[in-house]
Amino acid sequence: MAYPPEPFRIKTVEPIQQIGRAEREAALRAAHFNLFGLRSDQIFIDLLTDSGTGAMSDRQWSAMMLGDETYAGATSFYRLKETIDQIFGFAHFVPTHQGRAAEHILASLLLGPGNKVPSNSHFDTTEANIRARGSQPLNFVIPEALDFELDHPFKGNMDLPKLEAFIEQTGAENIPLGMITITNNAGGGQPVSMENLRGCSAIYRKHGIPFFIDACRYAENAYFIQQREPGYQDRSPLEIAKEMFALADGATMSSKKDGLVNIGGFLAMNDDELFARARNELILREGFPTYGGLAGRDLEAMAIGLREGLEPAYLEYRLGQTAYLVDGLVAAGIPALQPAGGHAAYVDAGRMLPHLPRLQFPGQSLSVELYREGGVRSVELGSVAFGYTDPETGKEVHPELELVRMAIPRRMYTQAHLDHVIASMSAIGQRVDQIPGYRIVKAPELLRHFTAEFEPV
Ligand code: P70
Repeated sequence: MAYPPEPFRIKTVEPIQQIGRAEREAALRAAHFNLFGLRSDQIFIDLLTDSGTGAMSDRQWSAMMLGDETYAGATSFYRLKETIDQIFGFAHFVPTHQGRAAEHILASLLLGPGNKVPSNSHFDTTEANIRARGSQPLNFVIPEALDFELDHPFKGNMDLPKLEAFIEQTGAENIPLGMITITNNAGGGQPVSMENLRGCSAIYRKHGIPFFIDACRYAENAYFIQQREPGYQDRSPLEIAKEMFALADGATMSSKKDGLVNIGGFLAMNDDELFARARNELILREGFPTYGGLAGRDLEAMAIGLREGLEPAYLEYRLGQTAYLVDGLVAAGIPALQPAGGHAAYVDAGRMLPHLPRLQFPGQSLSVELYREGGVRSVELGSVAFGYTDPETGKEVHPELELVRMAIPRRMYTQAHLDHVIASMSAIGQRVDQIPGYRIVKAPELLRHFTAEFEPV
C-alpha cells in the first residue's frame, strides 16, 4: 500500500507539546476521567474529532477577507449558493451554524411522539435530536459491518431487505423521515455504495417517505465509490456526489467535516412547502436565511472548502493517511477495524480489554489509557456515547460495538504524529490486563458522553 505525500506544504504552524506523565495523571483526575474535560494545552495529539478541527487553506483564509457581513442578501451567501447548487443540486438550502442545527430544524418540522426514523446508523446528535422529539431512531446497517476483519468494500451499506420489512411492519405513516449517513460514522466511517443508495432511495420513495442524507463526509464517500465500485473509475468525485444527492429529497450537512471549515453547515431540500417552514424555523432559531447563524466570512470559507474537499489529490492523500494509521495499528496487533474508513481509525475496545464488562466501559477505559500513555486524545464510541436507559424497561441498553475512535483532523498532522499514536497504542497493548474499568458518577440524559463524570472501579 502506498501512502501518497501531502498535496500541500505548510505555511503556518501552531506549537504543541507533550506535558509530563504526572501532569497528565492530574489532568485526568481534574477532568473526572472524561477526555472532553481536558484543556487543549494538556493534549499532545488531539484525535477527539475531525469536526471543525482541520487546517484551512491560504485560499480559504484570503476569501474570508471578502466576507460580506450584510444582514440580508450578502454576496457571500450567493457565492456559497453557487457551490452548494453545483455539488448538491437541491432546490433550496439554508446555512446553519453546524450540522446539529440542521438536524434540529428538520426534526422539529417532521417528527413527533411515536414516530420512527430508520438509517444505516444515526450518529450521536442526530439520534438525540430524534429522541428529543419523542421519536425513535433505528439502525439497519448490514451485518458485515460488525465483523471487524471482514474485507468488504461498503460496510456502511443499509440492509435493504431489513429496511423494507421494517417499513411494511411499522407503516409508512409512522415514518415521516428516512435517512442514511455517508460515510457511516457510528459504524467506522465506512462508505455506502451508489447501488445501495439507489436501493435505499427506491424503497423510501415507493413508500412516500422523505429521504434525507446525513452528508457530513460525502466527499470521502464519493472517493470510495470511485475507487471501489464498478463503473465509477472514470467519474470525478464531484460527478459522483451529484449522482448521490440526486437520489435524495434533501440533506443535513456539517461542513466542519468535508466542507473543510472550522464552523458551518446547512440544510438542503427539494420540497417547496417544507422549505418555507424550514426557513421560518431558521429565522426563529439561527438567523436570517442568507447567513443562518454564521458570519459572511464563514460562508466564504465554506464556499471554497466544499470545493477543496472534493479535489482528487486531496482525497487520495486523506484516505491514504487514515489507511496508514489503521495499517500501523493492525501491524502492532491492535484490533482496528478493517478496511480503513474515511476519517478515523476505530479500535474494538471490547476485544482489546476482554476482562472489562460492558458496564465498566472498556471504550472509555481504553481512551483514558491512550491519553495517559501518549497524551493522545481519542473518543469513546461505545456504551457511553450510544448506550441508553430503555424508557420502557428501565434497563441499560448497549450498542453492538464498543469502539474507541481516533479521528484525523484534515490537513493537520503528519505521518510522524501518527507514528506516535501507533507507538502509544502498541505500548498499551503490552499491559492490557492492568487497565481498570470505570463507573459513571454523574451524567445527563441525552448526549451524556460530552459531560459525564467517571471514576476508576
Ligand atoms: C464527530 C462529530 C458530528 C456529526 C456527524 C454526523 C454523521 C451529524 C453530526 C453533527 C461529533 C463529535 C463526536 C465526538 C467528539 C466530538 C464531536 N460528528 N452527523 O466527531 O454535526 O457537530 O456539526 O453539529 O458525524 O463525529 P455538528
